Amino acid sequence: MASDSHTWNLVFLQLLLEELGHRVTNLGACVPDELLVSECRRIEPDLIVLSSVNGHGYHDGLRVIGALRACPELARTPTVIGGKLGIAGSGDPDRQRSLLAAGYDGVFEEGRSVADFRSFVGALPATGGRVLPATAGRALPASAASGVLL
Ligand code: B12
Repeated sequence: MASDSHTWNLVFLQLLLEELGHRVTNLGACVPDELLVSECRRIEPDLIVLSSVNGHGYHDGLRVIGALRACPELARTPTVIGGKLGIAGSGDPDRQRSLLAAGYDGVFEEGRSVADFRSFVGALPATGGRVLPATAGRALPASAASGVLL
């Protein structure tokens, strides 16, 4: 997310997804919205994972999902958000409802978030993804999906 400089949440998610057999492009912290959208259009990932823990995640998340869904090639890409999305604790059902209504396919706030996220990823169809020169290099099973994370 553009506002968020926390990094270890992103490293954690990258390692988790790689452990589950997926290729990951980790865009890192403080990613401007335009870069997020342009990289997602370039890579056309099978899953976009947004993580925020600085308390601005809800507002940042509502803003960027509109920009992603406005691109025809990303309109149906599974896209999730998680972390510490507000400043008043986790699990606010109104916040989760708003994010889902805005276009997210999953909202994973703290608590059971990692276990629920693993189940969500496990239920995604295996498409093989597009292998780009920038991310190729490691032999992976044909069923591995490619994802973008920030
Ligand atoms: C290290 C740290 C920093 C460092 C970050 C350095 C870096 N390069 O990463 C620095 C000093 C820069 C920093 C700055 C700030 N921080 Co800070 N920071 C922390 C701290 C101590 C640890 C974060 C960490 O690395 N955790 C380790 C990772 C692995 O865990 P995690 O981030 O919690 O992620 C886990 C889950 O949230 C979950 N998860 C996260 N994202 C996602 C996404 C999905 C899809 C899923 C399934 C799960 C998931 O999975 C992870 C593993 O369980 C936390 C407090 C804490 N103990 O957590 C505060 C904390 C995150 N920071 C906080 C705040 C407020 C700030 C500042 C705003 C402070 C300020 N006034 O300047 C700034 C914001 C800067 C910015 N622009 O974003 C608050 C956020 C409050 C909130 N959300 O309610 C926290 C919680 C401290 C607190 N208790 O108040 N911070």
